Amino acid sequence: MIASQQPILLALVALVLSFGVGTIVFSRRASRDRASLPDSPVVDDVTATAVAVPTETDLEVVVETQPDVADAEQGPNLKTSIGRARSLFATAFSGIRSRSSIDESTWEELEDTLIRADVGVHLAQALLAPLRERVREKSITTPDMLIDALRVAMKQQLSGADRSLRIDTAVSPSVWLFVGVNGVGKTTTIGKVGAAKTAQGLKVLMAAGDTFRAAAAEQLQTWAERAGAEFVRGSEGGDPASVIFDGIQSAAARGCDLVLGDTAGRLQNKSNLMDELRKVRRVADKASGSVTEVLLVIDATTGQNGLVQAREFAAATDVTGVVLTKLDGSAKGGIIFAIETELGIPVKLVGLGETARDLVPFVAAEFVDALLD
Ligand SMILES: Nc1nc2c(ncn2[C@@H]2O[C@H](COP(=O)(O)OP(=O)(O)OP(=O)(O)O)[C@@H](O)[C@H]2O)c(=O)[nH]1
Ligand SMILES: [Mg+2]
Repeated sequence: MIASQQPILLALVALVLSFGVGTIVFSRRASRDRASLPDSPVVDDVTATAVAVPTETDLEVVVETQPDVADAEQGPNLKTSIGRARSLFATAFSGIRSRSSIDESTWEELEDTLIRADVGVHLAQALLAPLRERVREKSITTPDMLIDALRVAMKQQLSGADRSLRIDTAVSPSVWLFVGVNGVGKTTTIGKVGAAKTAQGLKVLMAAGDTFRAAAAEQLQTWAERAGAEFVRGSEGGDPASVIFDGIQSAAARGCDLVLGDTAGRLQNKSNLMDELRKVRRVADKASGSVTEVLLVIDATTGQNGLVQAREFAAATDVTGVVLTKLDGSAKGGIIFAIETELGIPVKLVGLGETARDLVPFVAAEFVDALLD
């Protein structure tokens, strides 16, 4: 669907559904013809990370890796999508490469570029310090060598993180909760993930835990219909924890593999709303499924504030991964480095647009290459 048609469709669906109250549950057969994330290889063991993960015993892990980002059939082209972030680096780096030597202004320009990309002052300096040392030792002697070495350092910085998205086959359904501040793309991401997972043959249920915003449930329902996923909602203003609980129970009864739980957007400094999120998590843990992912959705255009959000949400809900959305409209992809390095939370998915296919697994080396090539 063309992105510009979505608001019209959403408005129509909202109009139709505004006549309905109470709980609506419906199911649709999984449609296999949707564009999706690439098939995921199944692996047997879980690599330990610094990130807290609910239950690791008996987990069969489905890992989202290695998307063919250049293939138009598979999904968006990463290089094209992150054009704004790329041009920030391209301008600075081509200027540096064209110089005859490395001097103090070279370092200033590199640091400035990293900071403008939102890598953060601390990390920018940490990335450059070992390179300064190598220039001093004369193992790096030209601007070209320096830029190449920076690329390697940036890849290393992101290497080793466990980016798998866990499906627990022992305790079904697995539950992925989506949390984050207002308007970052939680509901849209659920729609995208749902489309990808139903296309891979999983039976998915979307639970409308955003009972706060008018039309939030209708928005999710539209995505569920499109994805061929089941859908559970509660009454407006109702308890989000009970909707998620009911969703998990309903998914268990219907033999679903995966519950995608939406939550209302909330500012990380509103303690009552963060308490509500804690309750959602607690109650979800009591239902007859297994919460295997709590995915914090962060808008890439937010910049360094994303780090503050990540810190607070992680404290409230044991976040297992980040979905970085709207990277298509941002020059600030560097926040990925800050989140992973400072908080140890792996970025698992990246949003590159508004349609169902505009979501790709985060593959660090490909990302750095796309950013710097
Ligand atoms: N360009 C772009 N837009 C996106 C992306 N992800 C989401 N959006 C848009 O961001 C807007 C907000 O998305 P939602 O999914 O409603 O965000 P939300 O976090 O659920 O919002 P609340 O429920 O109000 O907190 C919509 O217009 C989406 O189409 C992305 O990766 N790229
Ligand atoms: Mg939403």
